[in-house]
Amino acid sequence: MNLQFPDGFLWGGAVAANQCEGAYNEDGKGWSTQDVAPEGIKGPITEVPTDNNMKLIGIDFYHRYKEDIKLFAEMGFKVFRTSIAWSRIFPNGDELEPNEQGLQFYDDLFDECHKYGIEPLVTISHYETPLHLSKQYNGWVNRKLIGFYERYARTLFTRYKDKVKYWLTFNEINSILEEPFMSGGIYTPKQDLSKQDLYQAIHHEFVASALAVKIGHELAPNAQIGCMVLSMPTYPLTPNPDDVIATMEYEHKNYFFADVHARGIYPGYMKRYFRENNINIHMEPEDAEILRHTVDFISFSYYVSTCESGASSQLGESEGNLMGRVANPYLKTSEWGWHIDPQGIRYVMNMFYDRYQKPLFVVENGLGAIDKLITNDQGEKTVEDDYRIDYLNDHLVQVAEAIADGVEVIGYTSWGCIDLVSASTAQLKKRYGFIYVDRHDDGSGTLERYRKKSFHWYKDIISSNGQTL
Ligand code: BGP
Repeated sequence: MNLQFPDGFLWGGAVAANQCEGAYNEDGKGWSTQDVAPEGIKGPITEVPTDNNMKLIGIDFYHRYKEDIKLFAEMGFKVFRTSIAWSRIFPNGDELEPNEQGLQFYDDLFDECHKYGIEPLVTISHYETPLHLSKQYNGWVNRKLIGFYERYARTLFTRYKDKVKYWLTFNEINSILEEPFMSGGIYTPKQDLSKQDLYQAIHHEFVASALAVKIGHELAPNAQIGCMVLSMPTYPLTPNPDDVIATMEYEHKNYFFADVHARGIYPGYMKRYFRENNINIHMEPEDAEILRHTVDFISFSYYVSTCESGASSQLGESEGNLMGRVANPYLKTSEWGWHIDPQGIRYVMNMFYDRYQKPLFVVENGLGAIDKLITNDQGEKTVEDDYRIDYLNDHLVQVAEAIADGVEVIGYTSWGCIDLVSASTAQLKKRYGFIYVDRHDDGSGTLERYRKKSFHWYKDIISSNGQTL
């Protein structure tokens, strides 16, 4: 098959501020929710940042970004996805004036990208909320967060309108269903959080996201602003109609987020869910009009698919990217138990495109693995990560299949293009990168960077616009 990627396809890689920058208390940055979550999403929250939190230093991207962007440029990146740490710009989140040193850092970072013709793709909020907003306001449960986020977003659009074209409002916005603290800054422990408060918080995020689209278009007319959802195609475990309907209902919970962003209204199936669960979303009169500011494109992460069954409680569970339902007997898994399903990305791309007819952007996809640094015959330190090449190659072939199906795709950013701290485990040993970073979970390491075998493979993919897949 002749695989075709459109001219101008944006090849690149993705990271998030809290997983790579480090410098958690430099240049006026306030503490964020990630600074007190040393063990990742399931672990306990500490009162103050503690030394065992690998994110406090990360991979020291804050000080080494020039070296790293040069390596991305060597691979031929056209786009680089990163996030802005909200607490660098508004250390507490509720101040009136931004922190100039924080703003300057991202100015310099975006300039460095443009030096090599790399387009920045910026996530406004990626799994971190200023800690003060979490503790004092209970995060997004409180409607006041909309105003704080609006001020933050307005500051970013005003400052970077000539440097950033592509924006994402919230990373994996649907992950708040599973991880209310990390995703929504909600301080109430998950087990004590009512559905009422959870869905109210989600409503506040929807309004904030739509406001960002509105003001982004006003302040930066060239801006393309997308939502970002965690995609996890869910297959019925069997043709039993009970399994099919259970799958549909599970998928609704996730489609809900893209539906509101793309269509600007609440879908009927969620109104039913609210009715049947006595959930009453409080909406201000202006909310319906604000929500009609729909996104320009749909972006998503894709790592795993899963299955659902009407009798799921009796079946083995599958591990997944924060979520996961019933294990799929046809698929192999990664070292972390995540199902590997390249065809799932073609499937989910068709589903999104059929549903919304908006361009898609694949902004996360990759394999977390334990890598071994070796010295090769040429005396270079490297990682022979053929398993990663296989994973990415198989997925990119399916992206090309989706393009052949007629799906419009802006670009592809492989997750963790340089090794970074994993979101779910807060460990460095779960590596995704094309570039190895010498840092380990006991805090040791030189922070030196080394090109893995996949670095050279990806460079060829980009320079041939996918023809070497
Ligand atoms: C997504 C997040 C990323 C990233 C990725 C891989 O959920 O948006 O921040 O970390 O998953 O997950 P992990 O790091 O847990 O392997």
